[in-house]
Amino acid sequence: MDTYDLITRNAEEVVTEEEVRELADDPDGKRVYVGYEPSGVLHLGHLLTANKLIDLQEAGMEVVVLLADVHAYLNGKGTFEEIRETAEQMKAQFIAYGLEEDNTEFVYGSEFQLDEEYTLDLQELQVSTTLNRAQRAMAEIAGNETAKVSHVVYPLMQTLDIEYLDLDLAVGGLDQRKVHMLAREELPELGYDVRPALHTPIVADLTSGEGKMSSSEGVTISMEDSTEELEEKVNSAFCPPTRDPEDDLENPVLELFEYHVFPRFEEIVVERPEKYGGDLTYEEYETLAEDLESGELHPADAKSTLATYLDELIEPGREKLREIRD
Ligand code: NAL
Repeated sequence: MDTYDLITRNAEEVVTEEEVRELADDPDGKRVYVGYEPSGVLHLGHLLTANKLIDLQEAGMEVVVLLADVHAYLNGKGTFEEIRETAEQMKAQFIAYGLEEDNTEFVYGSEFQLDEEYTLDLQELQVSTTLNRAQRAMAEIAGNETAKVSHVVYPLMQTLDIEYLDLDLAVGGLDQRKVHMLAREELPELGYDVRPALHTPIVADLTSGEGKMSSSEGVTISMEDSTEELEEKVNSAFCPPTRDPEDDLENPVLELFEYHVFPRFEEIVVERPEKYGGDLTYEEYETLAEDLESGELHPADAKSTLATYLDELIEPGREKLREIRD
C-alpha cells in the first residue's frame, strides 16, 4: 500500500486531498493528533481513531494524543480530579491496544491551555467568531446541550490546540468536522497556518443499523466487556445479508469488520465445520462483504468470527483495566 493510501484508508473525509498528498510525500516526523475527552473505559468509537493513529505511526508520523481534560470539564464531564484520574486509565488502555509507547506523546490540555499567550489568543478568537458559528461547530459534540457558555469556548480552544501542539494534521471522527472547518477558517485570522484534517466514519448503532453507535444510548462495545458479553452483543447485532437500496440502513457487523478487524489482522479465518463447507479465509474486507451478500457466508458465522477477533483486540486493554482497578 502506498503512503497516501495508508494514511487515508478507511477515512470518510479528507480535507483536502491535495494537502494530505503533500504530507504523504514526506511523512517522517510530521505531527498528527487526536484529542479525547478523558474517559475511564475505551469503547469502539475511541478505537476507530486509534486505528488511524496506528496507520499514521506506520507511515512514519509522530502521534500526539491530547488528553483533553479542560475540554471535558467545559463539556460537563466532572471535576478536574475525576477527569485526570480517568485520563490516566485511558492512556494505559491506548498503549495496551497498540499505540507505540515511545512514539506517542500524551499531553494534558491543562499543561498549555492555561498559559498567558494561549489565553490571549483565545480572547482574540472569542472576538472574531460569531456565537452562531461556535454553536454550530459544537452541535454534534455536545448534542442539544449547547446551552452553556463553556460549550462555545470549547471549539475555539480545539482550534487553538492545533496551533499550540504544532500539528501538521488533525484527525477525528466525522462529528469533529465542523470544529476542524472552524479551525481552518479562524487560524489564519490569527496569523497561523491552515492544517489538513482526516475524519473517520461513525459506526452505525449495533442493533438497528441506524444513527451512530454511542456509549450514551444503545449498545456499544468497550474494553470493559467480557468475552461472553461481547459475543452476546455481536450475536444480537443487525446483520442483513443483502442491502435494500431503498433504505439507508448500514450493516454494523460489516462496518466493524471493515474499520476494526481488517486493519489490524493480515487474514481473517471463519471457522466452519466441514459439512458446512469448511473454513473460509479472507485477506480483504471486500471479499468477505461479497460472500455475505451472495449467501456463501452465513450471518451467524460472520458474527461469531467478528466476536472472536474483536475479543482479541480488546483483550490487552481489558487486562490493563483489571490491573488498574485491583
Ligand atoms: C478533541 C477533543 C477536545 C479537544 C481537542 C483539541 C484539539 C484536538 C482535538 C480535540 C475531544 C473531541 C470529542 N472534541 O468530542 O471527543
